[in-house]
Amino acid sequence: MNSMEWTIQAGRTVEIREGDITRVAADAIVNAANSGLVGGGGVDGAIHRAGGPSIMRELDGIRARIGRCPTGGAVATAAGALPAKYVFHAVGPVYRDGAHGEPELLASCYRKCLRLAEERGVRTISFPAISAGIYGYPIRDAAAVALREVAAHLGNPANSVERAIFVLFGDSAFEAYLAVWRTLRAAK
Ligand code: AR6
Repeated sequence: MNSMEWTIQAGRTVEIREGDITRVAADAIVNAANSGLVGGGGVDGAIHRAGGPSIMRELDGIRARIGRCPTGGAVATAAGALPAKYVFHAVGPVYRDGAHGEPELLASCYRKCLRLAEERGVRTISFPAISAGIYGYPIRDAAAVALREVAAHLGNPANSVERAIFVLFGDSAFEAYLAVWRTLRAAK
């Protein structure tokens, strides 16, 4: 299995690995959800299948309270049968051309998930490539946003998150993240 790890500062690491996010243990697993919080295909389908019906029941309650979750936002539930305590359901933007606020909305998803993590004292968090599937975000552009936001968060020693794991589905998504990470490192 492909995997690569970098130390941001002492005890703070970012890992990029190929795999199925439902099989990777973490305190919090991030889901690529939709505004309706109603489940769907892609990683959302996989998370609900592996986590079981308790996650959707909890989302039913959240929906009853708040209605839809805006794009760029995220909500937290427990993780059912998944190897985690929490699932953060993040709503990424549908990609049009990159000039309709997509980078800001995607960055907002990562920041919101990291805030939910801090509020819960989460130390390890896993992310899929939010928006880079059905929502059509070009994978390298999505990776640049994701890696920048997460590395910045891990660079702050006051934060509780110690380890972020990007779990990428398939070799080409993994290679895209790796290439972007190398570019970001070289630019420093
Ligand atoms: N583990 C890790 N990554 C996965 C997995 C998995 N098990 N399954 C798919 N991916 P997508 P989006 C990758 O489409 O673009 C849903 O219907 C996938 O290859 O899951 O944000 C929701 O309900 C891709 O790289 O999410 C929304 O309606 C990445 O996860 C909509 O899709 C994201 O692809 C959200 O679309």
